[in-house]
Amino acid sequence: MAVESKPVLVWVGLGSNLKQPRQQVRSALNELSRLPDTRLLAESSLYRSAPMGPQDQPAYINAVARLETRLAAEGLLDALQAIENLHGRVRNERWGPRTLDLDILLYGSEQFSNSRLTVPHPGMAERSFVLYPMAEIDPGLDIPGLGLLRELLTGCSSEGLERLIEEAGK
Ligand code: A4P
Ligand code: MG
Repeated sequence: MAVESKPVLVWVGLGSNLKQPRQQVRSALNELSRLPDTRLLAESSLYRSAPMGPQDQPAYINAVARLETRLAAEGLLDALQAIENLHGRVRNERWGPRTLDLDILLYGSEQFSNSRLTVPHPGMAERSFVLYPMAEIDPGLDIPGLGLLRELLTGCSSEGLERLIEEAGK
């Protein structure tokens, strides 16, 4: 796997709306913390969010994580897809229900698009279930090509988004 010489600060978005979504997201956070050449620096609370896209699917549980990694972007994507597969992810309709979705939101200050990856993740600037959890970790963040997180938040309603207070055993 290609490894960068300097660690890169990366943001990953997590989402699930099938098969005990809270557990899916919690265990994925744990798996992210065990990736090679990578350190989990921070994780947001879990959020419940109304589905974006087809409405005939359950609500999502979303969270974001901030990592430091020496994995190259494609290597990180491979590792994230391996975790998705471990969670029994089946790729069906676009924006359809899933056991686990892991998106690379930001990869350092890079902006690029190739056949496998677009960074920053397209659409993140309009997604409350991405922006509000990110703000919990770093409200002063300046997002490459998109501007200040604080300003993106002023144009993004939090309707349908609920921060979950963790209850033991749920
Ligand atoms: N890909 C390109 N760029 C990236 C990136 N930055 N990170 C490619 C990860 N993958 C990236 O993804 C399809 C392909 O995108 C991958 O093979 C990779 O090479 P996928 O996860 O197989 O398909 P998808 O997730 O169904 O498509 P898409 O367009 O990525 O969907 P999104 O944008 O991830 O949205 N509603 C709520 N409330 N919360 C959610 O989390 N998520 C979705 C999925 C729909 N509705 C939702 C939520
Ligand atoms: Mg995805």
